[in-house]
Amino acid sequence: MTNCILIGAPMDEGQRRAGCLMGPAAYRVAGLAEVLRALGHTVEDQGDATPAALGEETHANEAIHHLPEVIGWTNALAAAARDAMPRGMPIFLGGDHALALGTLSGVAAHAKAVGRPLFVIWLDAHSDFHTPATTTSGNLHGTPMAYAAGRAGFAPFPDFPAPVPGENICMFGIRSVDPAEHAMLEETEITVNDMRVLDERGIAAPLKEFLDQVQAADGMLHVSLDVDFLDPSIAPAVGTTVPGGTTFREAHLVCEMLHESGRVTSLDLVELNPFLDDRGRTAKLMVDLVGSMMGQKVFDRRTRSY
Ligand code: B3U
Ligand code: MN
Ligand code: MN
Repeated sequence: MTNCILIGAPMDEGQRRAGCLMGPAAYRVAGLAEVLRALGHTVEDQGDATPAALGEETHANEAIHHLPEVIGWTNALAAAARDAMPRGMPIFLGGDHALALGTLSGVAAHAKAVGRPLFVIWLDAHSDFHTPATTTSGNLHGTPMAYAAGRAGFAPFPDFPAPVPGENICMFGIRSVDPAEHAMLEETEITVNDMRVLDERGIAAPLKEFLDQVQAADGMLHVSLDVDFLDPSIAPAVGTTVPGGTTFREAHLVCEMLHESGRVTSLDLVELNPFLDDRGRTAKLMVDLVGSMMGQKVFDRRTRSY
């Protein structure tokens, strides 16, 4: 059983639509702690993190907004992640995806300290592979995967503590990539399972390949789950809806396979905007998916034959 450490990250400065900062409250109302406890886990709810003191950082790219705020969150969440990792599995309740600038920093620093390889699974419509220099929207939620991969161009952010090698990064659900991200991704070893791959191969085969790789390396696995990984018809509460996302059944299968791998060591839940939700259905679906990732199932496939 796992000690689940809930850490709220009520930030929405990484994009332009207000509302993501209500995400942590929505996960609590939707019963996240109760679902985890019913599965036999212990739950420590640390409440919400607060950003570190604001600096006066600026960037030559004038599109960027809320840079000091996002750096403040990065520092605070990196510290929270480092503190939580030795005690259990942190589950970060977002907040927009810029929170992963901090969570990945702390998780990577921990993995380095304990001498284990870190793997990242990015469940998202977007690759989030911009740098502050390349983003045209200026929304820093489009940058965390590039930061963790060690891409240059992140000053004045702190240097990423232990960049994750491209071979250790796998993306699923991708269907919106800007030209600058595309060009940079081509130069990496990152596995990008876009919707074309999932349509042709299904989601289980490429996921199994990646999980086998994590297993073989005795790796730690950080899961970053963006609400827009899901099709907007089942998960409307997100600012950046992109049609053609994963289905209810694909998403649960991913989570069940992640559970069975026994490899997940940290989790981000990002981009939920409760202001856009339909009677809490997206928050509830995200909580159910965490349930699947933490052991909820109909039958145990390891002990039952079909
Ligand atoms: N790549 C675009 C769009 C985007 C990224 N992440 C989200 N939207 N949610 C950008 O603004 O960087
Ligand atoms: Mn994202
Ligand atoms: Mn996204």
